[in-house]
Amino acid sequence: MLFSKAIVRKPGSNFCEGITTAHLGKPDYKKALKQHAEYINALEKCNVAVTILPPHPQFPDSVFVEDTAVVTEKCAVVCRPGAQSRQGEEQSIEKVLSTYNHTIEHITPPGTLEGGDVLRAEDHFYIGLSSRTNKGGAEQLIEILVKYGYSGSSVSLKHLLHLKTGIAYIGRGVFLVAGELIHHPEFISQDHISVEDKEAYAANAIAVNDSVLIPAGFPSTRKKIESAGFPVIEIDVSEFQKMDGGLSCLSLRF
Ligand code: CIR
Repeated sequence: MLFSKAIVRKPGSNFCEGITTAHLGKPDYKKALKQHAEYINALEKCNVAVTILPPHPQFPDSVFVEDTAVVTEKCAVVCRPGAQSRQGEEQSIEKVLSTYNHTIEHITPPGTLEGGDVLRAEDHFYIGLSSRTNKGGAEQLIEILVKYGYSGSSVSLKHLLHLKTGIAYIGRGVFLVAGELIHHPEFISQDHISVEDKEAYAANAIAVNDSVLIPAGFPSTRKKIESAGFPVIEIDVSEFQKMDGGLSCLSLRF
């Protein structure tokens, strides 16, 4: 997918106090800062201009900016996070988004929606119904997207934190799919690359201007993506994995 801009937020020193279910140990803050800088470098190498926001210590999970908004070339939708400790993160992102030329829309109560549940494939948006995104939030988003000429549909999730924890759209009609989504009726007939269970974390990849960025250390997935003809860039985000976050969560791309 073609992007020219991205927004990221540096992790705060308390980012290890965010929500996690990963049991991978406490993240090393210095290492996290280094990995975050390398992530920004990789986006810049893909010709993306990156806006870097300072840490927001009030919200330890705010490094995962993707969850706060859904940004398209026509509109920016400010989310309403389902995780209580994350409600409010979206306010400072709205301020940043309002400096771009987007019409701003909002998800309103009782709807909840986190950007990690929103997967764009060309002009269609799949919206995961998760513990963070409810039916009302998904319906509001679809209504907004339709106004701008896009389409949307919701996808029920069983175990995944967010929809994009288990799927990525890498372009040319191809999805990268893991776990419960491999046999999901919504994706089974789509052109897809299956990610093995032991490499499931690699399904949270991002396609940026003809390259596919994947987390480091998943050789089988890397091979499959390359064999399908996509150039791959690996980035180590181990410290963010410890907080249940992945490559997509660390930026808003548009
Ligand atoms: C959370 O649980 O909200 C954060 N610790 C991780 C968010 C990951 N975001 C994403 O998958 N889009």
